[in-house]
Amino acid sequence: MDFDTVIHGGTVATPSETWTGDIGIRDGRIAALGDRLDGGARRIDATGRIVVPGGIEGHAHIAQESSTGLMTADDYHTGSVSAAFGGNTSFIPFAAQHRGESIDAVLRTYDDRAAPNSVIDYSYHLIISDPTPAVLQDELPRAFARGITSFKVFMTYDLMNLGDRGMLDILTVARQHGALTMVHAENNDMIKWMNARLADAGLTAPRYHAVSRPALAEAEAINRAISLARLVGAGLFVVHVSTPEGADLVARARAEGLPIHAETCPQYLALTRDDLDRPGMEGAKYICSPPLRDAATQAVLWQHVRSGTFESVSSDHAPYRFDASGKFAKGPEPAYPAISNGMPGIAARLPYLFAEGVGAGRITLQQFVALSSANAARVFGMDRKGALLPGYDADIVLWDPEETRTVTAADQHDAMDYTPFEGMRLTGWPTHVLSRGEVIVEAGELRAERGRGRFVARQPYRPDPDAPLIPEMDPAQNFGAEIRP
Ligand code: DUC
Ligand code: ZN
Ligand code: ZN
Repeated sequence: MDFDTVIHGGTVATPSETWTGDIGIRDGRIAALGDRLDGGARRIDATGRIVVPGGIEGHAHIAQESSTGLMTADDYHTGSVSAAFGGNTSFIPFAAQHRGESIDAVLRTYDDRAAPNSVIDYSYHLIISDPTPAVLQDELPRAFARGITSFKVFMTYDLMNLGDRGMLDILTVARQHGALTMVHAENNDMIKWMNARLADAGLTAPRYHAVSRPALAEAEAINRAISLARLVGAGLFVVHVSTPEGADLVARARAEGLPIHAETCPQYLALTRDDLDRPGMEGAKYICSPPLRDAATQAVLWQHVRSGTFESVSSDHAPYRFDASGKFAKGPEPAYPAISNGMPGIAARLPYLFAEGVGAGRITLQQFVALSSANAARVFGMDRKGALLPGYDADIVLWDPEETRTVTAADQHDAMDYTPFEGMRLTGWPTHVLSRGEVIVEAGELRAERGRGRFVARQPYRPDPDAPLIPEMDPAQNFGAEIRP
């Protein structure tokens, strides 16, 4: 058997084991694994390197307008290039429906944005803000059938949140059609009430962003979201969990066998609300929602990363520049609620997780693989990605576990003018990034043609049929409430 490429002599890591050997690639797929594979038009020496599945970034905002119409700095070219430099070979940004828009039109718009530009493979999670009957009955099922089998909803923001009733309707549609509901869980009224009090007191500096969104607002909403999902027997993915209380709720639900999934993000592990106190308006760089918390929170979130509460550590890359095109679109010194919400991090996610997770002894290499790609592939239905097995796409990243670098904005290769991780010393960096067998990053250079990335149609999401149902919705108990497809 001959190969297009053989990666030889590396330490190959999967979620369950680590072995030393070779990977043979043909026609963009993994064709063979072995102790020693000969041949190959190209042979890549992976001695001293760690070889893992390419990262799958499950949470990024790319070429996306916010609910107030502000466009992210990164488009599908810069966003995907930055992702690739950070060791990712696929990503799933959001395709956002704003009120009044049809899902079909939204997807046409994002196809036009992604297809000519992305250098890595991509799918979308929809964002649903207007679940009209046409959306629920026709348009969402049509999107699911196209392989867009997940969507995000909001419990906060006046222009986005669906209310509990709306959540129940859409969770039921997801349950019936095999899709996964992702949720931004913060209590809208608690935050609005806090905002009003802070405004009355004239407290408008960036630091009050964290004050306005207490941990309690997240915990209450996560508890409610899990309860709503339980009522209809649906799966749920809680995005950007930032609090010990929220993570505990997720862990408890998972221990009960419920199909509840969650992620946290490097910013909640690496940064604190003290960063909002930086001089002048510098704190605006650290405004994201949910907000940064404190050092004690970081320690608890790391424990949850280690114990398996989270499927993934995702970047929540939401790039708004530190200028009038981004953070200050509403003026040079706005009150915190008017500062654009989000921070970049798609290139830093995996180097951070490798260094501070594996390098610092908080997680194993196997867990790194699970958290960076394998779990996302499973939960989001990318059935040819996230594993190094024959037949899978040859999406493979070589890491040099010894290399130490300082994070700089320029090294992010994005369209941003800052990184919140600036100055961090991290050990362990990707050296080669292969997407479907093609080397797209090597020796610090991009080798990928714009638009080479392909749309990935994803598999349906089906919760475990044995997951517990509440009695009132359990057909076995004859209440006539059958909702299973
Ligand atoms: N939620 C996100 O996931 N990203 C940016 C802002 C937000 O509210
Ligand atoms: Zn969110
Ligand atoms: Zn986000």
